[in-house]
Amino acid sequence: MKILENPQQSRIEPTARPAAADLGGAKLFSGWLSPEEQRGLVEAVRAVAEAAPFFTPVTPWGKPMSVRMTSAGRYGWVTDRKGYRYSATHPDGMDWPAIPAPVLAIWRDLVSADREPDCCLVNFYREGARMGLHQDRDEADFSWPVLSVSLGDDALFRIGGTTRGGKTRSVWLRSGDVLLLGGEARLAYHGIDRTEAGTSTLLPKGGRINLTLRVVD
Ligand code: MD3
Ligand code: FE
Repeated sequence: MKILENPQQSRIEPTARPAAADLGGAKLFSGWLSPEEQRGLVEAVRAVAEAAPFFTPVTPWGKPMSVRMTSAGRYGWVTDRKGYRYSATHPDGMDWPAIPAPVLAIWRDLVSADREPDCCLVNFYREGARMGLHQDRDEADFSWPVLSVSLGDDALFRIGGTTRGGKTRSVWLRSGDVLLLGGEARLAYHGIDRTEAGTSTLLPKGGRINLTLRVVD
């Protein structure tokens, strides 16, 4: 596994930040966030969920997903019987809250200070929740990477190539890990096979939260 240069430039203690491991174009920054930063992000997510409650997405085929979702930013990602899409409003009708500052700071440090993400999708995995292999391709410009932040219980993440049915690799994502999906990995098939309950004390009732930041249009 190739160890890449730490792209982080503007931090107070840059040497305290780990380097990234390369998973075929996906860069995994293991332990990027300190426990204190993780707690701050959980508080920020709590505020987002108070303004825009978690909902159970339903696939266009009518099957409820096991992951609960909400979003922050100009757009949220939603799915229902009408299909999946980015929407400027929550299913209950309200605007999405702003993306919290500590979340934007991660994007600024690892992706760009010139362009903010349009969407922060918040996925909540209770015990037993999973996400099947899929591509993220509802965005207009694939030259922007997707950034993912893991909080809470460990998750078994699987990533393959850009075609379905090819070889895949699995890696555990742990609380405080940040994953950057750019380049060849941007259109890779990926999913969460399972989470491991009891592996983190960050969320008082357990479970896992994943934040994904995307430029949409
Ligand atoms: C690889 N979420 O919301 S994050 C999703 O942990 C999603 O909740 C998973 O896949 C989760 O769409 C995986 C890691 C991730 C996110 C976006 C990607 C991997 C990606 C986009 C392209 C390739
Ligand atoms: Fe995805």
